Amino acid sequence: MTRTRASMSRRRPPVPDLVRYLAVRARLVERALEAHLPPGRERLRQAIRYSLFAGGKRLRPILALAAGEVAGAPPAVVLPFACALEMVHTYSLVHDDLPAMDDDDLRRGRPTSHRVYGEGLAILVGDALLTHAFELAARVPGVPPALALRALAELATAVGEAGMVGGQALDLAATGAGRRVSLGRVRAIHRRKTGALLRAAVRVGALVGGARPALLRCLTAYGEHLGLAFQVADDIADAAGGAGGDGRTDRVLGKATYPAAIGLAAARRAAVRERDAAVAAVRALGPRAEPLRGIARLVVPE
Ligand code: GRG
Repeated sequence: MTRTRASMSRRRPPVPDLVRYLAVRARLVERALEAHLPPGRERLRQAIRYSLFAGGKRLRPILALAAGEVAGAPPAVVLPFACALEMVHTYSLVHDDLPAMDDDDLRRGRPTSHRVYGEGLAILVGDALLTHAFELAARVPGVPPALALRALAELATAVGEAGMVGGQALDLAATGAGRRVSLGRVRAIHRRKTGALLRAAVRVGALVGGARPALLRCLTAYGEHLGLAFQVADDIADAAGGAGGDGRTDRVLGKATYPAAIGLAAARRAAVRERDAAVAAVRALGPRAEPLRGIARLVVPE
């Protein structure tokens, strides 16, 4: 994408406690990622770091840490999975920007990986990050092996054909179709392409924390509603004029989006509905789930 996204919008400043919560956890993630992928002399390592340390919000790892805390896991236990989620996310952005996909020049306000390092190396950046992610997720000291394996399988399912990669394939097939895509189709794309990783972030944190089935159900519902709210908010930001200088909006590209399927006003209502459902799913969990509720309100502000 050619613009800075408006998700986690700046329209109304989040409450100070939440700002601090997010900053503290983002710092933990930065440090852990630095420890796993320190600077190196090889061009591949430089290219990996160029994309991994490009100023992302670290939303997925923070969600995993927050869900883990609700389940009773200290951040240190969830951190390897949290980093794995960010690596997978970064891989997906690097590959999504490639000429064969969205063919974007800018990401987070600076040139995309393939524009700086060439297409071949950008493909390898994605491959390396995906592989690093599973290496990290396979080494989780302090987590019972059965739980760690279950979380690992969850992550793989969310990232692969049943989730993100499959959603991207549906998205590619729908792009530029030149016809109105049905809401059901758009929702299916969003659930897999973007929603699956956000849902997995919450579930992996909860699983590693040893969440019982009832708690896992609440957190899963939260993750599913948040995932959809997040992508619809992104669609709305784009339709409302978030495009970069080259005018490559989702509409121009013929992307399958909520505003394209049902119009901007109905898309706004859908985003709010999904946000409220996310908040409601974890309402009964009390103060320890406040960061999760705050994140939902940040993704889709009033
Ligand atoms: C190429 C296998 C493959 C998958 C790509 C998820 C995805 C599938 C592509 C991402 C493209 C995109 C812009 C999707 C919309 C969701 C979105 C706004 C992602 C950006 O996530 P943020 O806002 O990004 O968390 P930061 O920069 O903060 O990390």
